[in-house]
Amino acid sequence: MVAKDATAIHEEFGGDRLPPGQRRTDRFPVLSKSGTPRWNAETWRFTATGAVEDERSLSWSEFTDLPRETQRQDFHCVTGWSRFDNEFAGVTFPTIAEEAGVGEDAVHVVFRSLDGYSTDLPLEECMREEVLFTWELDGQPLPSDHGGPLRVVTPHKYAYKGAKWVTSVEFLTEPKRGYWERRGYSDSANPWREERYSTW
Ligand SMILES: Nc1nc2c(c(=O)[nH]1)N[C@H]1C(S)=C(S)[C@@H](COP(=O)(O)O)O[C@H]1N2
Ligand SMILES: [Mo]
Repeated sequence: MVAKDATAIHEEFGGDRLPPGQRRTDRFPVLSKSGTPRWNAETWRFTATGAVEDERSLSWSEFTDLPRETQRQDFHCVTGWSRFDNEFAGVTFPTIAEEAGVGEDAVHVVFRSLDGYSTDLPLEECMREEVLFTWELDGQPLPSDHGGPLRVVTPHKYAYKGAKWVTSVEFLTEPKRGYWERRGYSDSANPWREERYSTW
């Protein structure tokens, strides 16, 4: 599959490809709050719930049968490293939103994961092609340490906005905070504005 190039996303934010205070690395460090959870392909479900027209629960094969694409994206970790040119394949957030039918009153989204992690974003910051539910990196199944079977990637945000081992997305009518957002990290997490920590 030909990869769409999403590495020019920094131009939208008026910044260089390498955001301020970041260092480029070719390694791919693992950052997990509590280790890599197990999963079972037979019982795994992905749910889209909350302020939607049609709550959805999809099996692994149903999820991976959705229309997919491949994108080349950069990845920026809030701890200071960036990894360029990752080829992620998966389903875009707008595709999932269309599957479930987003309610008119939905304004916010929270993602939840098998390890108890969660992260949140305003709906409009998720309704972008680059927000991808991905299960393939560089043509290989996504390694389990990096969130396999399924994770979210958010190249317009620091990487803590991308939930590894994601199993649900809830559409909300008011904001709710995720795991790191409740612990002092920025809600908005824009790497070109160096929004690393919460200002409250
Ligand atoms: N489920 C889950 N997702 C998560 C995390 C986590 O602990 N659990 N850590 C976040 C953080 S802080 C970062 S920087 C990235 C790290 O992704 P990586 O381990 O693939 O580098 O995943 C994010 N997503
Ligand atoms: Mo992180």
